[in-house]
Amino acid sequence: MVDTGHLSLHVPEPAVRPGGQPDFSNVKIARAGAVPRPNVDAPAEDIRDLAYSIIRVLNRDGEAVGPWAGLLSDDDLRTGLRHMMTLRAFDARMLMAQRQGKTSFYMQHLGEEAVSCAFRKALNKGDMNFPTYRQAGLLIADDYPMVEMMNQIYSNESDPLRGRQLPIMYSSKEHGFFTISGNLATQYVQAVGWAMASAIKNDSRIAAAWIGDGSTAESDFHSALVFASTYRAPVILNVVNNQWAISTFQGIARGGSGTFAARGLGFGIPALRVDGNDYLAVHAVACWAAERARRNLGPTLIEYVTYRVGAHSTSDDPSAYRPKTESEAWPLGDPVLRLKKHLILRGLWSEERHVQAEAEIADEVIAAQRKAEEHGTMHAGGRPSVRDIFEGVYAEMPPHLRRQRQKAGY
Ligand SMILES: Cc1ncc(C[n+]2csc(CCOP(=O)(O)OP(=O)(O)O)c2C)c(N)n1
Ligand SMILES: [Mg+2]
Repeated sequence: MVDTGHLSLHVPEPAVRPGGQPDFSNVKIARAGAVPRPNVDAPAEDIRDLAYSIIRVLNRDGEAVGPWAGLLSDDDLRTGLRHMMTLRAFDARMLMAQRQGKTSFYMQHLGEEAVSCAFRKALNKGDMNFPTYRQAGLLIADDYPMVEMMNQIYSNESDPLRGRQLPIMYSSKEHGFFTISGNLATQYVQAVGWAMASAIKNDSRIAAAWIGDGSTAESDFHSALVFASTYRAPVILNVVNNQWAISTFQGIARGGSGTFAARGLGFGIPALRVDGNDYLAVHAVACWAAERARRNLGPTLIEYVTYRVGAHSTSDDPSAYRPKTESEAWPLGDPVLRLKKHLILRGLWSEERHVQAEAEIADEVIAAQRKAEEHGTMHAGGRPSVRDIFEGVYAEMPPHLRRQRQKAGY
């Protein structure tokens, strides 16, 4: 018997803590345009490298380069910029509304706007997202009315979900946005199941699953990958790696796998890793995965490399666990500024138009907010009826619920 001495547990630590110098030397960034674009029917084992690199289109000068460029028209790009700016303005307003006590809770997307806004543009009507709480860009980019989102945030009398969901947990079947569940990773099994059902019915609609880096540690993520792999479900498996899971750094959930994308390889699922702050790259990669799903070639796993610039939620203070200047040191930049630079370089945009667009968007958001507040906020004005608690779960209300409703006086 060899004496191996005392065992010790390996507990990964982030590179820096508050007070330290931000350090992103662990993020190895490929040159824009350097990663090849394989055919969509390429076997997972032939494209393993793509799970360890970062697909990028926009370079430092704002040019769109390489094999993943060229899918979007000038109008598409201007619209994309507008969507990201709208999401940012919406976040700022709703963050303030929470501070003013008009809602109990809010979660923002700052720095991650490209992921959901660009992804939406790769889907068709009828496709279904199973999102988490940080993909409101899927709704904004599909022209879902902001006032409906605010009604939900305020749980007011016009809240489409009748006060039964936590603020920001939107739901819209028509806009391909499955009800958000606060129980993280459950979205993954639901998405794969929905995609399998679509295939069983010989339908043409595909599903998109969404999860954050931290939540990939949940067993639901892994069982969803087994089903997606075995049955070649028409699903896009999205992992948004924004470096943090509240106060836990991404190295904890990633473990020794190198990247989150690499998780797909063990299941034989083609896996891509993409610059999540590059609108063009996100859109191109999403289109590639959507085409695979539509052609019945099965699932694709995509890791979006991005950074959560804001606090986790309105209940969080990131200065307790990361350097205050960390977001400024993030090497992939700001998605809004990068697309803006690209458009200006191509003569499709200008500083003046940008300022004007910001003012127009601020007006739209404020107008929507006024309209929503006419229907009430958390502490003032109209609210859904208590009766609504009992509705919408069973096709026919069971007797015990009917009794409870009567007891409550409704
Ligand atoms: C099953 C489950 N466990 C824990 C939580 C509490 N929780 C809410 S958000 C969060 C962090 C998630 O981090 P990540 O998956 O990286 O997503 P991000 O917030 O960074 O977008 C945790 C632990 C939860 N909502 N559900
Ligand atoms: Mg995260």
